[in-house]
Amino acid sequence: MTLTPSLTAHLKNPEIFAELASLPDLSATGGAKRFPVLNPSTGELLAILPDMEAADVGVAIDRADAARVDWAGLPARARSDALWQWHQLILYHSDDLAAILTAEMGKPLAEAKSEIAHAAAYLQWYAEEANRIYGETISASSNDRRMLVIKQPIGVIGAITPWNFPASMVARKISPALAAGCTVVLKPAEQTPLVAGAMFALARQAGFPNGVLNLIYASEGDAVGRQLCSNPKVRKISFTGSTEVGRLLMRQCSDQIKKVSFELGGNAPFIVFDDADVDGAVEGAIQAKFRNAGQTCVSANRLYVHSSVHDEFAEKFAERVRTLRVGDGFKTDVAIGPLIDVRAIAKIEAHVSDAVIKGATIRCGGNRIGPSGTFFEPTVITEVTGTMRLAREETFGPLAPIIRFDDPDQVVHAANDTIYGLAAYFYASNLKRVWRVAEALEYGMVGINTGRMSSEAAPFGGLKQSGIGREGSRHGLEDYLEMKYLCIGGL
Ligand code: TXE
Repeated sequence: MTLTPSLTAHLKNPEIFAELASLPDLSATGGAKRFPVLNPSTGELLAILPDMEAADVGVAIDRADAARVDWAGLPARARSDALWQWHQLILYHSDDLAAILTAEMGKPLAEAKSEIAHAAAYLQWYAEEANRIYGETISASSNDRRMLVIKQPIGVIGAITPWNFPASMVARKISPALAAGCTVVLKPAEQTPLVAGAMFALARQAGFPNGVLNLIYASEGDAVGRQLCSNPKVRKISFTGSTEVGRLLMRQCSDQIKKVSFELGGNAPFIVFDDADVDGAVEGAIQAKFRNAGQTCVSANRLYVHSSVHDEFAEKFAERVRTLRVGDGFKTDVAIGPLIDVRAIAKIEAHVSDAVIKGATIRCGGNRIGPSGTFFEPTVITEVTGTMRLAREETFGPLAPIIRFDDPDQVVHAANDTIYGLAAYFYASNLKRVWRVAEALEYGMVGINTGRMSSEAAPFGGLKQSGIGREGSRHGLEDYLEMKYLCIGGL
């Protein structure tokens, strides 16, 4: 692997990540194929990586399988200590990790730093949680037997992560798996493999035994996904990405009835009721919509605003959006970085033009900017209706459509009218309404009077076609454990 000066120039301790250059140490990687990693802000080349092939994936799976029994057999305290050590190293090197993340993904450096802190928080949480795996005893049906349930690691986990949170998604999958006693083969997104590589280099320093963590660099996901799903040594697939690829992986896992955890697309409603604190809702919507340039699965995709506060909200919101500075994530005061690639820009443009043709009004923004073709102005559109593409599909960009409503019951119905069920937000003050709406929204996560709710301590995941399973919290650990019933007779 080669790291270029466009990357190393941003690092305080480039020598620490020299180990990146020798990662991964999969001996089967003899092929000549390579792929580039580019900075989406500038198009600069950051690194050239080995493009691993089927044989390499097989070797990685074999290593993970060989390490499985010993890792699971360690005392929980030893697994906890290794996770804790990794957490400390990530915190110590957080500036460099954030710089790698901004270089390959584009997000503003301040957001990258907060993502690294969030990633470290998962490691800390599961370092603690590793010591709290409990079984249960059951009242026996007769006195000559005892009945109990024990929890055991599932085994080898195939993990596939996306580019939008390339550090925290890795930590959110790997740390509960390791805490539970599983071993892991990870394929990070092809656009953002470097921060994952850097985290693995630190994991090596943290002292994880060989084979417990295995990294696959690949220029696309299809072949690796196929192998992870078809190899019987892999006992579970944990995937974050598009619903389309989630469906494909589920089909590929069906032959072996392989376990899956999926965190897929979303279409989050953000409802501002007539009893809302409008200024609070404006700030909440800025956070829920424009963090990571709108490239989050929990991004507010549809803003429903009651008629009585619509004009005030739309005006204040658009005014605030106009202050968001767009640019290279390494520049200070930048709030919106580039989109991941030109394909993402094309999707936003298609959503904007569809809405305008159908009668919507652009209040601010609406255009791509800059020479790289990857920046888009933060955009607010009003007079939006439920039939427009931007209200029905996940835009995954800095585009905020506002839909006016009058009937509070009807708006909950409209909010639920989607195949997705990941995150929803609403602003209201009446206690009865807060409770009723929170219960009625068909979503795995509901933010009430807040635009930001992710936490390592809370279960993250969705209903309907947004996914299966939960990540984070004690529930995230359960997703990597099997339940075994023991019945001891002849007592
Ligand atoms: O996702 P993909 P893309 C949504 C969002 C976005 C859209 C497309 O709407 O606009 O998906 O993004 C790997 N078998 N989300 O194209 O393709 C791929 O290499 C196995 C929401 O980037 O799903 C990468 O590691 N793996 C989401 C990962 O899947 C495959 C985050 C995600 O890529 C594969 C990202 C295959 N056949 C996109 N094809 C979220 N939930 O936050 C690709 N991959």
